[in-house]
Amino acid sequence: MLEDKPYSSVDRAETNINEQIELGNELAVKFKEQGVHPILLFGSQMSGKTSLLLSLLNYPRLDQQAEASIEYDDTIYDQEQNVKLRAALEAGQALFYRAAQQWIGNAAPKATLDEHPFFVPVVLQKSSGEQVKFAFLEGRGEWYTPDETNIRPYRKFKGLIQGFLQTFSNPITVLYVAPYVAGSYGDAGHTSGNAELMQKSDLGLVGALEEYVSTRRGYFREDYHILTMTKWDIKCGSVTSDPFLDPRDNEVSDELSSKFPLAWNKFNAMPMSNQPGNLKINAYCAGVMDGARLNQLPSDDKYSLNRYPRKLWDRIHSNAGHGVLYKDVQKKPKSLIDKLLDALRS
Ligand SMILES: Nc1nc2c(ncn2[C@@H]2O[C@H](COP(=O)(O)OP(=O)(O)OP(=O)(O)O)[C@@H](O)[C@H]2O)c(=O)[nH]1
Ligand SMILES: [Mg+2]
Repeated sequence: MLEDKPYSSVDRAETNINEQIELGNELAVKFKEQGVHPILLFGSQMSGKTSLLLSLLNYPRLDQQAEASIEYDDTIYDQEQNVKLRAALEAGQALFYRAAQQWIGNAAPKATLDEHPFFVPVVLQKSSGEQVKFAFLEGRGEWYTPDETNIRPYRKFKGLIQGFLQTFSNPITVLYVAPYVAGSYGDAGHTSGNAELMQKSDLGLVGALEEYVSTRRGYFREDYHILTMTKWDIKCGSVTSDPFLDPRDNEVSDELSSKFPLAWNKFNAMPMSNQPGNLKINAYCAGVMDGARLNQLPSDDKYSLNRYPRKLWDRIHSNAGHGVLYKDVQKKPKSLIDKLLDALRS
C-alpha cells in the first residue's frame, strides 16, 4: 500500500510556482483574445513604480483634458471563480480603487508587499467612443534587487511573469524604472541620495533586462522598452524650471548614463537592430512628494505635471496600435541650433 507522503514546503513552493506559471499562460491567452496591451514595470524598492502607476491611473480620472475616463476591467478574470484568479482580481482592485483613492487624499504609496505579481486590467474609454484595453503589472521592488547570496546576482522572474512572457505573442511595453534618487522606506518615507542603493538599483535593472531577454526569447525584439528615470522633479528642483517643463533627451540620457551605467549599457546593447524605435528613454514625475505626503500643486503647476502621465499614456496608446492620443506631447522637430549642439556634443 502506498504511504501518504507528507507535503513538504519544497513541494508546496513548486506547486505554487507552477500554478503561477499556468496563471501567467492563461492571462497571456486572455489578453491576446481581448486585445489588451500589457505594460510591465521593473525597478528596485522605492524606485517609484507604484507612484508612476497611480499617477497614470488617476490622470484620466481627474483631468478633464484627458478626454477619456478609466474603468477597472474585471472581465479578464470573471470566467473561472477559482482562488488564484480571485486573488489576482482582488489585488488589482485594491490598487485601482483603494490605493488610487488614498493618492487623491495626498498620501504617497506604501511599499508593495503582495505575495505574487499581479496585473491591473483597465479600459480607457475615450470621449470619441473608442475603448482601449491595457493591463499594468505591479509587484515588489525586492524582486528586482541583486541577490547577494548568488555568484550570479540576478533573480529569476516570478512564475506569473515567466508564464506570461513565454506565451504572450503580441508586443508588450516594458518600463525599466531608474529613480533619480534612491531611498528606503526605513528613513521615514524620505528618499535619500545613497550611492550603495543606487548601485543596487542599477544592478537590479541589469538583472531584469537579462531575465527579460532570456524569458521572452525572440519576442523581445518586437516589444517596446522604455528606460524611465523617475522622480525627475528632484533633479529639476522646481516644477517651473525648463528641464521640468520640457525634459530633453540629452539631459535624460546624461543622468541615466551617469547614475545607472550598467543598465544604460545593457539597455543600449539590446539587439533590436530592425526596430531602433522600440528602445526609448523617458523622464517621469508622479507627483511632488514630501516623504509620505503628496503635495497639492497650484493649477498652473498641475498642468505642467500632467504632461508626464499624458506623454506616457500617449506612448502606450501608440504601442497598443491605436496611434496618437495627445497631439500636444508629440516630439517637436529639432531646430537647427539643437542639431548643431548635438553635433558638437557627439
Ligand atoms: N519627489 C518624488 N518622489 C517620488 C516620486 N515617485 C516616488 N517618489 C517617492 O518614492 C517613494 C517610493 O515610491 P513607490 O512608488 O512606493 O516605489 P516602488 O517602486 O513602488 O517601491 P516598492 O513597492 O517597494 O517596490 C514614494 O513614497 C515617494 O516618497 C516622484 O515622482 N517624485
Ligand atoms: Mg510599489
